[in-house]
Amino acid sequence: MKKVGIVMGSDSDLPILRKAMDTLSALDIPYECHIYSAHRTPEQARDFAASARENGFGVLIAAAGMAAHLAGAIAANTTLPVIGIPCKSTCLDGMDALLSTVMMPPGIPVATVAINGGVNAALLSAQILAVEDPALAARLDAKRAGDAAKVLQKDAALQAELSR
Ligand code: RP5
Repeated sequence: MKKVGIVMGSDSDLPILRKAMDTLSALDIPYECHIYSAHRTPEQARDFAASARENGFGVLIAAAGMAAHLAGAIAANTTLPVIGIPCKSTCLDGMDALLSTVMMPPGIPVATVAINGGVNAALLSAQILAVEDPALAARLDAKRAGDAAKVLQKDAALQAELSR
């Protein structure tokens, strides 16, 4: 199976990416995770993106906060699908990173998930890989069914409480 490549701009973004890694692990998807910054280590970020396809990656996730140029910089150097996670920093509640990540110019797409959306970034990467992988598609279906069952259990508990 192709790997998911995860890049974050700083180790301060790691709590958000841990959720992505946990989600990928639960689906048995191999991944690599690195700290490369568009601004502080631009050569490493570029090299990782430029060699990602030949290194066995199928999708890349890039997470950054503040002036979040990492996903765009990664996307500029590969035609693999790139998923951007805008990370919330201490100022502006993540709107700075959201706009920096989502507003890509035509020609260089970044599929941007919600602010701090580590879980959905992992699930979207899984869904992309599952296009060519029926076994992974089945695991995603099972996860959806399990998630739905948990909601219905909570509804049943609520109904029981309200009817007392
Ligand atoms: C961004 O700046 C990083 O992605 C991080 O979200 C933010 C702050 O970085 P640190 O100062 O915590 O290293 O590049």
